[in-house]
Amino acid sequence: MEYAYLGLGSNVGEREAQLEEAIRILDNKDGIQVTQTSAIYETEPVGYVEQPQFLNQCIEIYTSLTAADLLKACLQTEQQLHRVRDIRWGPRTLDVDILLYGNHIIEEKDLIVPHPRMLERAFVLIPLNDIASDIIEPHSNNKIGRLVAADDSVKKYKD
Ligand code: GSY
Repeated sequence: MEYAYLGLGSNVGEREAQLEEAIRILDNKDGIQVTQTSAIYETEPVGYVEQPQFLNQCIEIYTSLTAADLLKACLQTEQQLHRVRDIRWGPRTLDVDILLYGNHIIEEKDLIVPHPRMLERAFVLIPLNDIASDIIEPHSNNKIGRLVAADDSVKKYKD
């Protein structure tokens, strides 16, 4: 069993309802128990900036799934929320990223954990810090609480 941390994002359609639905779907899967949820933040798009603002949230899960099976569960959840992958960095009904899987470092073709861009992304670190401030990010060997910084592009939307 491992604790893992997932980043959720949505910027198309009923954003808040889609985050709620994603958490419900994940929690109902065999081998996944959602144990903590962060506040929801409204965030400026990063990367491809000509798109609507995102709602971002992080969750902690306790899971018996391998990281590869957890990735499948995340992709399935995106598909259940009717995600269509078109523009690479573009708008999406739901994005579910594996941020941390215990303290494992995984570098496979389709799965890199810790998430390779998480340390540069305030829209990940700020919600993650709500639920994992004492958890160590294994590349930097620092606690999330030491890695996070205030950022004006990330605003509390709902506790
Ligand atoms: O990687 C997640 C998708 N994504 C996001 C996001 O979730 N939030 C914000 N603010 N910008 C983003 N750019 C991409 S791509």
